[in-house]
Amino acid sequence: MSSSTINSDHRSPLMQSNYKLFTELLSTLPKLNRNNPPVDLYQYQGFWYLPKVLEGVIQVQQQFQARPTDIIIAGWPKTGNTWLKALCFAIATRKQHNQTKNPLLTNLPHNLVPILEVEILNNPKIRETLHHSVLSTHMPYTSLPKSITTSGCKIIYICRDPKDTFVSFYHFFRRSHVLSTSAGGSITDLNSSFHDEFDLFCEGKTSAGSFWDHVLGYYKASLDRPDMFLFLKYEGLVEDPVFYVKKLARYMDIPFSVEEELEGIPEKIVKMCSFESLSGLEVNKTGKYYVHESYMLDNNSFFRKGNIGDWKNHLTPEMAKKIDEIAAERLGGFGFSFGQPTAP
Ligand code: PAP
Repeated sequence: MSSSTINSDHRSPLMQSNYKLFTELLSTLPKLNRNNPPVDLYQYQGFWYLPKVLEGVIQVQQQFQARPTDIIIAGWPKTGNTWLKALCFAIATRKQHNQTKNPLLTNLPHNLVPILEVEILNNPKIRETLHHSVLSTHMPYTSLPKSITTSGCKIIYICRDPKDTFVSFYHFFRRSHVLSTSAGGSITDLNSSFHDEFDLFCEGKTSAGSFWDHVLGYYKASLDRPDMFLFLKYEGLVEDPVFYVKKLARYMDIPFSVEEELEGIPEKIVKMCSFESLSGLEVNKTGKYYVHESYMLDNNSFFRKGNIGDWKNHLTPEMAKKIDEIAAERLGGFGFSFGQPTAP
């Protein structure tokens, strides 16, 4: 998506005036031209953004009012957000929906647990239209609106080994670009820019900003305010999903009752939200995810392999070493390391 694809059609007068302010702001921000694919990124509060995403971030900052009961799922893209949303939605709404008629069977998890900065542009009254209190965001901690950080709501953060995150991001980004422009590119171009993308990921210059600063921002905040955060790792969820589903329910203040545990509800939720189950649903095989007027994704782009360690099929030992060294350098000093599950 290039800045030229932004248009202000179909906006209300209020949105038109916000949009004008937004384009004025854009012209003042540091800009990074990317050639392959051709996108402009803008730096705002230390993170690089695609313009449309930044427009949503600013709207969230200006308009979103969190409630103390909100549960915000946060994570850098491709770290397990879709899975975590499905699990939290299933936990939060388990009294309303049984397993056979669950909305997760007919909806992409992103349509049930909206991404704040995406949804707010389509639907400014995002809170009023939800029947539960689980929301999500890719926004960095330091850019969250005050109402989230001060309202008492809870944040569930998910992170993932950066080597697998990068590989997943690379495939997704190439694919979404192909889908988002008519000129596109081709999935067969994959190797041509793999090394360039790798360097940009290491430098934090991706269309989703710096992975390192994202994890660090939330991790540091979680050390300061442990009650406000549940910090999860994708690898931990893979290793013991039932344990983490129970932990999530306790954290969300809706623990499973003895009867529910005897009925095997946590196990049923894990099964319903597994990669095999979700990726096999018709909606996730053939449906589309509408992001905004000029950007649509195939639902199946959110389900690729769902494995730990796929990086071994894509990164050279030198690339893996480089990522591990950056992780140790950027996060090790705070006592954080990737890959190992959080202690039960
Ligand atoms: P998003 O940020 O665009 O929402 P996100 O869901 O965080 O993406 O990450 C997608 C990754 O989670 C994909 O990983 P892969 O590319 O390495 O395969 C996707 O396959 C994986 N994923 C999606 N759903 C599940 C699931 N139910 N269980 C395990 N992994 C999953």
